Amino acid sequence: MDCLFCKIIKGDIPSSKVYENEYVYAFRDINPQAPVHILVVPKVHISSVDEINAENSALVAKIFEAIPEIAKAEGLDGGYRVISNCGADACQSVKHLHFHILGGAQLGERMG
Ligand code: DGP
Repeated sequence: MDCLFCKIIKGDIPSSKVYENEYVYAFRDINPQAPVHILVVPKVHISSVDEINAENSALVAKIFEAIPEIAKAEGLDGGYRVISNCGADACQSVKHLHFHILGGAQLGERMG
């Protein structure tokens, strides 16, 4: 499968890793939209939020267990935003489930 984030997880494409465990990989976004902008992905390929189901949702739980650890390590004591773009209307550009962590500054109120 020709998936950019699968290649990043395998190490075939370099990335700035901030966190990794058996299930989860996290790295800095190449085009940061906040002082801290990290992508958190499952190591198993899931295309988007739309593909989450009873068989794979435990991996999503692993991601959400990792997110507060990452936020703490990044010093995001003032808070942060977690976003997942799903599908064309949301401008999802990489078809591997990922959660953006954005923080390190006061973020805008608008999300859409
Ligand atoms: P989305 O638009 O929600 O599908 O977000 C995809 C993000 O992936 C976007 O913010 C930019 C980031 N991105 C794309 N290609 C690369 C890459 O090669 N390396 C890294 N670190 N981030 C990438």
